[in-house]
Amino acid sequence: MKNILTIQDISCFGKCSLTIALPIISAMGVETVILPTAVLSTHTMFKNFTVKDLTDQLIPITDHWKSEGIRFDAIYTGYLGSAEEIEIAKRIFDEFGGDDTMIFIDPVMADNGKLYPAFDMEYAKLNAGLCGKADIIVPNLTEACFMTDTEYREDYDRAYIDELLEKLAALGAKKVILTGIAFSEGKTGVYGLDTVTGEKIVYENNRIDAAYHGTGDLFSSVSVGALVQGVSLTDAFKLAADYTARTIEETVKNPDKPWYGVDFETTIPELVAGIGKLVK
Ligand code: PXL
Repeated sequence: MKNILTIQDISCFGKCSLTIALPIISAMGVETVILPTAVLSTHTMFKNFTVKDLTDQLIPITDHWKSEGIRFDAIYTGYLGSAEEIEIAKRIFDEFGGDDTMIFIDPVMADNGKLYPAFDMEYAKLNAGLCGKADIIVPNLTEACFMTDTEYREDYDRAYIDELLEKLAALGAKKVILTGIAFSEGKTGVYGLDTVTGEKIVYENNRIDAAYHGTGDLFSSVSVGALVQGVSLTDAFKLAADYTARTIEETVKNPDKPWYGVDFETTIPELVAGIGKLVK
């Protein structure tokens, strides 16, 4: 069985980061190893959340894994809380990375043209450095702009996005995939480049007009869960984009419409069927 180490916070209530990665990756038939960077009472879209930082635990935990000879087929990082945690993630990549370990980075820090409250430009620069060590990065448009000193534009065209992909590639990542990108009205999708083969990865599906917290984490977890099992880039991102859209669709139908997260629990059987068709 393949295994993935995922490094991100655990928000006890609110459905994001590890409370998505753990059930989703496991449901896809991949062992999920977690390295929690912090424990929060809820995610940061709630008011008055508590945080217990776990930075000082990361090296002791990974040193123990090293002494046990533990290895990973992939390492997936999401929301990291501080500059120091980015430095530690780099060290973990150096210690556990290699040809047989895919490094997948979702540089969670911003959306809709703005950095999340906890982050600043210095953090964005450090995240750009981290992305340079990745096999695959999946920033959204805002994160890509902050990491490449590019002006954020909502009225983008293909030339602007192609240039952004080149700038992301220059950071050093091998496959750069922009999320939330589409060139036609009512659509959303992925637009990416495999810098080794020159292949373009393009997929658009229907955009549902609802924004929920944690959908980026859902998309990344499905993508890495598929890729680690040998699914092609195009099929993996198509599965992730379609599954995320289906889950948003189900959440919108829920009369309680939980604003803090999506009802992925309802759609897990569809994900299991979807990955089953791609991995024999
Ligand atoms: O979904 C990304 C994420 C993860 N973890 C925490 C967050 C966020 C986004 O805001 O606040 C704690």
